Amino acid sequence: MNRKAQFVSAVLKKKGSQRAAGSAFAPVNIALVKYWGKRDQELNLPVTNSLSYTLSIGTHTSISLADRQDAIWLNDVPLSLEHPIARRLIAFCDLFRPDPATYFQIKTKNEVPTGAGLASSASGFAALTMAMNDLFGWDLDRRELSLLARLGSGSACRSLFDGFVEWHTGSREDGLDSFAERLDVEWPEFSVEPWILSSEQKAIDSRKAMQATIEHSSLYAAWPAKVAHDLSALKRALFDRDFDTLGAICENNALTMHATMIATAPPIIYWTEESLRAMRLVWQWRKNGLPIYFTMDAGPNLKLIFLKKDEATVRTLILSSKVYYPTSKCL
Ligand code: 2P0
Repeated sequence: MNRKAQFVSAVLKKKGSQRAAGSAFAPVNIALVKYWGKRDQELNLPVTNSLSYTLSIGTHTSISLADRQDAIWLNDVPLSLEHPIARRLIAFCDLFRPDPATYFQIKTKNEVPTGAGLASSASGFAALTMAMNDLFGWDLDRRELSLLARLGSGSACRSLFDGFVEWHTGSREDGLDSFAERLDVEWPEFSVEPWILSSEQKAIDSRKAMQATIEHSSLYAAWPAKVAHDLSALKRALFDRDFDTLGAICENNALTMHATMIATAPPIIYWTEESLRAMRLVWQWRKNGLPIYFTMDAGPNLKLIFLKKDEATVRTLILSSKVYYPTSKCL
């Protein structure tokens, strides 16, 4: 048995009672302190802990058994089984087939607007894991589901929870202690919204980019200590509801992650001219007195961090800036 199969059988201790179909919804999450780099590529184990905030939009997935082969529908369109997304979903399903001749029909719909640059793989793999739990009647708790979702996409383990969520890197070689959990923080005023600047496909996917950064960036060595520092400072700011300290930590953590990528040979740059214009606008708005910060992931778009009371102001500023992707439904 390979290590992934061993991991799955350690989590799925007992056989459930199978139903005809399963379905689930899982939300998108945005990292405030980023996951960038794996200590184990096979089991998707991160180099560091990370901390995210869960949005309300996400992915709906249903799953049932199919006759002769897998069938995958994405946003109501059948997907070729050779499509990279289909291949990744099938590889994930392979871990859970009761026998090799068990096939699945999967229908998955993203509420995330097309071109949003939001990590739909996180909500997608979390929703698929929960739908399988429903289909197979595993009756797993959220922590166990988070362990399984992690095998599909690292950040998916954080999409099993709402609010503020921490993913623990863990120390075990078998990966059984690398799960996510919800932090005991309620902050209804807190808000994160995507600011969509481009619909272009990313030049390099994040899985390849993080590995290239580890192997070829002279700055990566400093990243784990930076994350440890930011995590403890961010948690303190969260528990104190200190918005400005929190925003400054998030923005700096994202910029440091990008600096680490930019220092890779050859360089990995997700920013466009619009990204930089949008960053400068946020800094200008802040200078003018608005408490607003941004974070960025493996793409050109910004995610704005502000308080709900300022939402209308933020929308007006973005519309008047004219720096946004015209058909975007976000902000
Ligand atoms: C994060 N990102 O913490 C970081 C910040 C992008 C930038 O997790 O290889 O799709 O499937 O574990 O989770 C995106 O990477 O990568 C990501 P895999 P994943 O949200």
